[in-house]
Amino acid sequence: MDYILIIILVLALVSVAGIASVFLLGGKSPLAQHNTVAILGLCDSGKTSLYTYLQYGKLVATQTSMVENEGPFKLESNKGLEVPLNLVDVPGHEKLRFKYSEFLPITKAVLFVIDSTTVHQQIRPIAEYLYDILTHSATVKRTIPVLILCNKHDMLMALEAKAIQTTLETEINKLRSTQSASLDQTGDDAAAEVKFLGYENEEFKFEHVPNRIEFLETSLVDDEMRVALRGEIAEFVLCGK
Ligand SMILES: Nc1nc2c(ncn2[C@@H]2O[C@H](COP(=O)(O)OP(=O)(O)OP(=O)(O)O)[C@@H](O)[C@H]2O)c(=O)[nH]1
Ligand SMILES: [Mg+2]
Repeated sequence: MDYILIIILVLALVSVAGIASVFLLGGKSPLAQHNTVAILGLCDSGKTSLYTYLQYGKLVATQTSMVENEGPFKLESNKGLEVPLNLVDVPGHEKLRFKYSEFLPITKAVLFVIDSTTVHQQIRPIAEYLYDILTHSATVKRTIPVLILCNKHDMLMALEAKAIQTTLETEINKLRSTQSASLDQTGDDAAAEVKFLGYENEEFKFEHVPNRIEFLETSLVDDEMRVALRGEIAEFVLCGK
């Protein structure tokens, strides 16, 4: 009889905890809160092409996105397990990209897509967007990993990933002094979360950031690179599982 009472009590406690978590977390379990893979980057870099490939296994003709694409998808772990995740593609237009900030708190990993053929022309906005992501309070607090996909490597003018990395480091270095100065002046609470990116008194290097940051040359048009990409993304996102 005592056993039955204990079982009833345990079941009641479990249901109360479940209901409380639904109210406190807006219907999402803590695990579900951090299962989003966020595809971010400037306009025309190939985010929606990557989204449709990961989601449906095929490429479709795309147009400049006006709203985000979002939906469940699966990645295969190195143990052969299908891991359910949520995929989101945030438009790159500068008036629409602010939405990234809503997704970072539920993000497990960022796929930051760069058009490798236009890096020199676009280095400033690319560096600014990446800087904003890396200094966002959610990215800092949970050291969200960032995979930088140097896309369009099927094209002759594509810059090598190593060159993109050093060009970005130089640009973030310039940006860092002006951005941290302007943050100091605002004195608001949001800015208080933002730490100095990298080491003070040292030239900026991605390896100085505690987040896992990797660069990968890729292409969604080249068959071989595209097929390899899913596995490389799975390895990066599910690393440690
Ligand atoms: N050559 C080449 N073209 C690509 C590659 N990936 C995407 N594209 C093309 O680049 C263009 C832009 O791709 P999208 O996926 O729409 O770009 P996006 O990042 O979603 O752009 P926004 O929605 O404006 O933010 C399309 O014409 C794609 O077909 C690639 O690896 N190589
Ligand atoms: Mg798009």
